Amino acid sequence: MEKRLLITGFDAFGGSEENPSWLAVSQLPDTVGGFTLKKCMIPTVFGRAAQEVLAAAEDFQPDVILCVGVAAGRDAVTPERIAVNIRDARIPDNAGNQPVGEFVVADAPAAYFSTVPVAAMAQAIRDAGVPGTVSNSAGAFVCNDTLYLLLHHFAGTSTRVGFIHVPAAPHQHAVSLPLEKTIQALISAISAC
Ligand code: PCA
Repeated sequence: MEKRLLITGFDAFGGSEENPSWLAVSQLPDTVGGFTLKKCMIPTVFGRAAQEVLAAAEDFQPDVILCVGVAAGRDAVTPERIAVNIRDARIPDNAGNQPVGEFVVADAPAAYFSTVPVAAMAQAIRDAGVPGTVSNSAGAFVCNDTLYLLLHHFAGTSTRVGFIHVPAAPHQHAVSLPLEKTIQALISAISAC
């Protein structure tokens, strides 16, 4: 049976003009590793990003949801193992929100584990010749928020949810990865899902 994978990238934030997560996601083929892909750009805004993913998922009914964001300063493509129930922003999001030390969801678990095979994904990325490691922290900004809200929503269901942080693009940061390598890493990671 056809498998469906919803993959998202974020819009630019924090003064950058573009976000390599969406640049890479938007250039993926329409089918990868047996999955039909639906690609969406989502806003770097607490709460709203996850809402837009949920709206797209309602429509597309994916088997797997994979969100992709940039983590400037990282030198590898990093599937995230865990999302924590904390919003702690160093900079405002794209709607001007800057929560500090707040819960994502009150009276909910402290953390959720991602429900995609993060170790196999990191291995697949390395097998493609791109630096790849599992990350144990997605931070406490909008990326973590989105992963937490999606894992909370789909807890106990068959819909699997994951997140991949990618390095900055070469013109953005001293530590970076060419976009073609990021795209190759995403293709490899999707194929391991
Ligand atoms: N990275 C940010 C939010 C959007 C993005 O691409 C983060 O790591 O939280």
